[in-house]
Amino acid sequence: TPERGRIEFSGVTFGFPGAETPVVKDASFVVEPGKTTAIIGSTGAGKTVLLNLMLRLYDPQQGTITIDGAPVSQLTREQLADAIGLVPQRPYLFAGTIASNLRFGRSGATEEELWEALRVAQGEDFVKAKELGLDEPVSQGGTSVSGGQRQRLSIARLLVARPKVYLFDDSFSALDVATDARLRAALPEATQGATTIIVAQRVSTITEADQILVIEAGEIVGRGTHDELLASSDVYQEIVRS
Ligand code: DCP
Ligand code: MG
Repeated sequence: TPERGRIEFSGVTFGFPGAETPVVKDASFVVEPGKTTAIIGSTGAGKTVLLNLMLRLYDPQQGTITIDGAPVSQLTREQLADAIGLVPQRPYLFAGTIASNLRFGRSGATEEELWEALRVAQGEDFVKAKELGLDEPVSQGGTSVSGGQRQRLSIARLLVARPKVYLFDDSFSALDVATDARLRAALPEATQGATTIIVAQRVSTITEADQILVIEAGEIVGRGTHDELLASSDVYQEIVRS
């Protein structure tokens, strides 16, 4: 259906309790279904908070957030989890095995599906190199795997879960440029054209995005494609140069 995975923010303002200034200020934007929206901006700009608002980790003081027309505030936890999935900026692994961690979002996934997700997430080789492969034990917090491996397992986990909307919070910046490019090239097919939101640090990660939102101090200060922003946004030009 054409309206699968459309997200709309209208006049969303959010501040942490007790803080003087909001960290998201009057944010309005539409994430078109099936398209890739990128969010870029300096550290502390409010990128992670924007994603967390979609997942209702916090509720805004003003404005509304809808997915496919339904306010997220009216969805149950289950409906929300079915609709939107996140690879967090600091991915977390649970005590268990690689397989149990990948199946966290969908317990019925087959081994073939796990390997396919790992292939896309560029994690196939390192899992194959483990003595027990998918059955390799993982400790709580994932201390037995490297940070980059943890990130790829977390990406694979979301691919296994198959939400309508994929959120990637800075999930590619730890990867080398070639791996980053391979992963993103494989993503559209793996997500079957689902809506994708990518928070990124490197401009090279997002040049192909259908829409880029430039965030500064909680405000959307630029929006458009890479070429449009190069022509219109001083902040974006600054990010490109840095
Ligand atoms: N903030 C806060 N309390 C929290 C989380 C964040 O007070 N529990 C503040 C810190 C920042 C602002 O909110 O001033 C926005 O934080 P984000 O985590 O959204 O910032 P970014 O994700 O944009 O930064 P980074 O690129 O470092 O991840
Ligand atoms: Mg962040």
